[in-house]
Amino acid sequence: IFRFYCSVNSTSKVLTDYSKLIPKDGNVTSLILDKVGKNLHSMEGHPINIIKKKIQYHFKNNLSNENTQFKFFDEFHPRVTVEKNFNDLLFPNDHIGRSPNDTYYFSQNELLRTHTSAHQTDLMRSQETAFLVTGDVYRRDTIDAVHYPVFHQMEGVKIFPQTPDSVFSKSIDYYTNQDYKDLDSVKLVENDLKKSLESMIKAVIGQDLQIRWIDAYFPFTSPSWEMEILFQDQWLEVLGCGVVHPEIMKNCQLEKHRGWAFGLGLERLAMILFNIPDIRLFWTEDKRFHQQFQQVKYLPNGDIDLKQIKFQPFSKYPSCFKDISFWLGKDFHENTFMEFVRQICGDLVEKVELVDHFENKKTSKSSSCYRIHYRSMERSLTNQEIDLIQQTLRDQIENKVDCKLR
Ligand code: FA5
Ligand code: MG
Repeated sequence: IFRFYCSVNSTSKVLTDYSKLIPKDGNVTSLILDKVGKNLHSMEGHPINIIKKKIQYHFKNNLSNENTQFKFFDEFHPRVTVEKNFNDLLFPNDHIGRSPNDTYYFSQNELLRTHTSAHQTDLMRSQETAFLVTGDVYRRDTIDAVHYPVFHQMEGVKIFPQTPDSVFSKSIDYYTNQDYKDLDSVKLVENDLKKSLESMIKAVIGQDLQIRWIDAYFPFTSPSWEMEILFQDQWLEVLGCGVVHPEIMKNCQLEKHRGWAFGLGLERLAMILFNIPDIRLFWTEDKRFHQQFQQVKYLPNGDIDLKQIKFQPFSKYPSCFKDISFWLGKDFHENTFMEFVRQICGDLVEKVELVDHFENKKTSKSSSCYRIHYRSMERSLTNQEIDLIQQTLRDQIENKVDCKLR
C-alpha cells in the first residue's frame, strides 16, 4: 500500500484542502491518547529500548569522528504543529498524508506527529549537524502483523562540514538548472548515507542479512531511497532516507552544505532481530514476553550483548475469523473502518483483509466484504466472546462508519 509519504497523487486534478476536513475538536481517540506518554523507547529492558541503544552505540562509536559527533534526542513530545510535521518539510497542501483519514489531529494546527522528521528543521536551525531523534509516532492505518497505529521511529541527520575546496562550497542556486541527482556532491552524500546505514544494520541485526535499496519519493529529500530486508521470505521495508532537499537546507541557512536524513521503524527492526511475529506484542504486559529480554547483557563500554538471548516466539494461540459485508456510503474511508474495528476489538484483532468487493453497475452502489482475524497473543479465545465482539461490531458500525450492513 502506498501510504503517506511515497505516493504523489498526480492524476487527481482536484486539489483537496485537507485542513477543511479536520474536525474542530480533532480526531484523536481515547485508545490513542492512552498510548501517549508510554514511551516504550525509554523503558529499560523493553525490546524497542534495546534496539534504540544498540543503534545509538553504533553511531557514537563507529560513525562519529572529530567532525561529526552524533547527539541523541529521545524526549521530544509527540504533540507538534502542522508546520513542523508537514509545512517545513515541503509537503504540498493536497498531500494525502495531511488527510484526517491518515493523521490524528488535536485541532487545525496541532497533531500527533506522523514521523520523527517533524523535529528535523528545528534541530538543523539550532546548528545541530549530526543527531538521532527517537520517539513514538501515530498514524491511522491498516491492521495486520506489521502495522499498528502507534509505533516508534528513529530519525538520523548528518550535515557535512563545509571546507573551502570541497564540492560543498558551491551554493544551491548554482545547481538549480542541473540535475541534482548527478552532482558529485550528491553522489558522495548518497554513498556515505548508504554505507552508514548498511554498517549499522549489520552491526545491530547481523552480518548475513539480505538487504536491497529501492528508489523512493519523499517531499523533503531528493533523491530518496528505501531499504528493505528479506524477512521470512518477504521483503520488509525498514527505513526511508535521502539527501536533504536543497530548499530545506536553504531555509535552515545551510545552503553551502549537503546533508542526509533517514527515518527507520524500530518495531520492524526489533521484529527481525528478535523474531517477534506480531507488532501487538510490544504493547503486551505479559511477563513471558518481557522476561526474555532480561538476559540482555549491558557491557561496560555501553554496548549491548545480545548473544545470550535466544528469543522464543510465543507459541501462537489459535485464531479464528469472521466476515462482515456492507454497502459503502459516499463518505466511507477504509481507515475509519479500521479504527472502528480497533476501538471495539482492541488488541484481539490480528488482521483485517478485504476479501471481496463489487460494484452494482445499475445502482452504482458498491459493496465490500472484510475478513476480521481474531487472535490473542496471551490466551485462547472462546467462541462465545468472539461472537459477542462481532455482534457489537455489527450493532455499532452503521453509527460510526458510513455504510449499510448487508
Ligand atoms: C517516513 O516516515 C519518513 N519520515 C522517513 C524519512 C526520514 C525519509 C528522513 C527521508 C528522510 P515512512 O512512512 O516510509 O517514511 O516510514 C518509515 C518507516 O517507519 C518505514 O520504513 C517502516 O519501517 C516504519 N513504519 C511505517 N508505518 C508503520 C506502521 N504503521 N507500523 C509500524 N512501522 C511503520
Ligand atoms: Mg515507506
